[in-house]
Amino acid sequence: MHKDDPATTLPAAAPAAASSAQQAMDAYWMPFTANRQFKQAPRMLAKASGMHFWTPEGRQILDGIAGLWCVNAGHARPKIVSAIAEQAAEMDFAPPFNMGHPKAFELAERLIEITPAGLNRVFYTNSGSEAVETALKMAIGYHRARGDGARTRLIGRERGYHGVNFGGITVGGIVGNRKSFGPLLPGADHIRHTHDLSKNAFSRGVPEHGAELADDLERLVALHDASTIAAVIVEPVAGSTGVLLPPKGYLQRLRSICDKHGILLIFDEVITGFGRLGSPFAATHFGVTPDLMTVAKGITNGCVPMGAVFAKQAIHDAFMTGPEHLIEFPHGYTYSAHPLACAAALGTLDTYADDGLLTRGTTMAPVFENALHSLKGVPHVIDIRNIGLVGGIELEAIPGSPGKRAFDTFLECWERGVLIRTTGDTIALSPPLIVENSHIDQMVSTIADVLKKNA
Ligand code: PXG
Ligand code: PLP
Repeated sequence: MHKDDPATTLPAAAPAAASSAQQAMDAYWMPFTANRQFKQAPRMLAKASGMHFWTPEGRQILDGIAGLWCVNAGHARPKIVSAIAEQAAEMDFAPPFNMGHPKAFELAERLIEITPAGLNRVFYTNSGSEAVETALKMAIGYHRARGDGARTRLIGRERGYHGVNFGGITVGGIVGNRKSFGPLLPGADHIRHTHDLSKNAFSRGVPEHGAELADDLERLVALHDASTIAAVIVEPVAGSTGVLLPPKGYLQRLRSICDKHGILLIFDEVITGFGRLGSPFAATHFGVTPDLMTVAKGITNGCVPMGAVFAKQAIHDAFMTGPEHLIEFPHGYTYSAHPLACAAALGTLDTYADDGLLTRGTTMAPVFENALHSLKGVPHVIDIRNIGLVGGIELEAIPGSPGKRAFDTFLECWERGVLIRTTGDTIALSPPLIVENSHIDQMVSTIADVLKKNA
C-alpha cells in the first residue's frame, strides 16, 4: 500500500460500528454487482436471524430471497451455528485427498436417504459452479471409461444458468454471462428454452404448453449424431434467468429422449434442491430421475460454502477399474468435504427434519401462489409464475432500458425494508422455507405499492 494514498490512511479494519457511508470501498471488486452504482449508495447488511437481515444502522429487512436462494431454513439456526463452532474447535481442516474424516462419510449416507432412488454416490465441491464442472467431467469420463470415448459433446439450454466457470458458461445460455469470454469449450450446443408468454402467461404452477420443446434434443441428435453427445444439462426449474417452469410433461420427454440415445441427463438442482419446490428435490417433485444431479446453496443452508454431485452408482462404478492403488477420477478440490461444511450440512439436515422444511413448500404454496397472482393487473406486470416457494413476476421493460424497471423496483423495495432479487425485468422471490403468511403479505404488498407508485 502507498502511504500517501488517501484511501489507505483509513484504519485497515474499519470499526464494527462504522456506518456503511464511512467505510472505504475501493478495494473490494464485487461479484455480479453494478460496482459503481453500489459504491455511490451502498446497501450493507450486518446481522441476520430467522426471516430478517439488519443493516449496520439497525434497519430491519425482510429476506424475500433466502439470502441468494440458499438460506432455506432461515438465518442463524442454532443447530447449524453450534455444529460449525464445535467443528472449528475440534478439527479445522483435514486433507480430502487420500484422507477422510467421519463427518464426510456420515453426511453422504444422510444425503442419499433423501435423494431420489438410484442417486447414491456423493462427490463434494465448494459451490454450484464447481459441482457443474465436476458433473460435466464425470459425464465425459464415464463414457470414455466404458469405451465410448467419442461422446464428448455437452448440451445445455438457452437461458440456462450453470455457474460461472468455463464448463458452466459453455452449457449456460445467458448471453451476458458468456459473450465476453471467447469461444469457450468446443463442441457444445443448446436446446431451446421453454419460455412462451404468448401461450403460458399467468400460469399457476407448471404451464400447459410446450412439452414438445424437449424434442429439440432430437434436432441436435440429428445434427451431431447421438454417438458424439455425452450429456444434456438443464435446471428442472430455471432460476437465475427469471424463474422459468418446465411445461407439463417436458422433463419426462427429455428423460426418454436421453434414454433412447444413451445420453446422460444432468439436473442442475443448485436452486431447486433442498425443498424449494415443496419436495426435497425437483427430481422428486416431477418424478424424473437424472443420471447426475448437482446441488449447493441449501445443502448447508448457505452457512458454509459447499456443493455436491449425486451420481448413479453405475456412473461411479464405471470409474472403479484399473490398479487399486491408482486414482480413479483425477478431480477434487482442496476444500472438498471441508469439515466445517460437513458439520454445517449435518446441522442443516437436522434442522430441515426438525421443522419439516423439505416439504413445507407444498403446504405454503397455495398461500404464496394466491398472493403472487394478486399482482395481476398491477401496472407493468406481464406475467406471474410460481411453484412451491419460488415465484417470478415479469415486468414490461422500459423501452430502450432493459432491466431498469425491475432494478428500480428492487432499490425501492430495499428502502421499504424488503429484499427481493431481479434478473432482467423479472422479480424473483424465494423466501426461506420458514416463511409465514404475514411475511408473504409484506413482500407482495411492498412490490405492489412500489409498482403502483411508479406507474
Ligand atoms: N447452477 C444453478 C442452477 C444455479 O442457480 C449455480 C449453478 C452456481 O452456483 P454457485 O454456488 O457457484 O454460485 C447456480 C447459482 C441469481 C443467482 O441471480 C443465482 C445463482 C447464483 C447467483 C445469483 O438469481 N445460482
Ligand atoms: N492453483 C494452485 C497453484 C494450486 O496449488 C491449487 C491447489 O492446490 C489450485 C489452484 C486449486 O485450488 P482448489 O483446490 O482450492 O480449487
